[in-house]
Amino acid sequence: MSQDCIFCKIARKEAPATVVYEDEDVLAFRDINPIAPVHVLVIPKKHVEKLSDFDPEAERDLWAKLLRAVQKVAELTGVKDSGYRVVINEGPHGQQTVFHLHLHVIGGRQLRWTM
Ligand code: DGP
Repeated sequence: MSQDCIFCKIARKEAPATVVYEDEDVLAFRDINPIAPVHVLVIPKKHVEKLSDFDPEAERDLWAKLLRAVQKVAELTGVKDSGYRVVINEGPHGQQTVFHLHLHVIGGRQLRWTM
């Protein structure tokens, strides 16, 4: 856990968030600045700065839990059948702004592919 990280604070319940799904290791909550009717962030509760710091083989169980949480979020928010997008922004060119690994789950409207 990082003391100053806003997503660590949300994971510790020291900062408010609208939680959609939670288990022991993973939290999913509504993005504060949604770009679609459904915009949820799925995070590991433990601090991982970015995708390139994450070892999916060493962290196989956690990676599986993160993907399971994405599926749960899609079910709970009603976008499972209509479709949705899952995004991880990485580093400066990827426009990562919060340095705690998170998966965006975006849906609830027709999405387009723009860069
Ligand atoms: P990214 O660019 O991938 O690092 O996206 C970070 C997202 O996090 C961005 O869409 C806005 C969201 N966000 C930033 N601060 C907060 C916060 O305090 N609460 C919530 N719910 N979302 C936040």
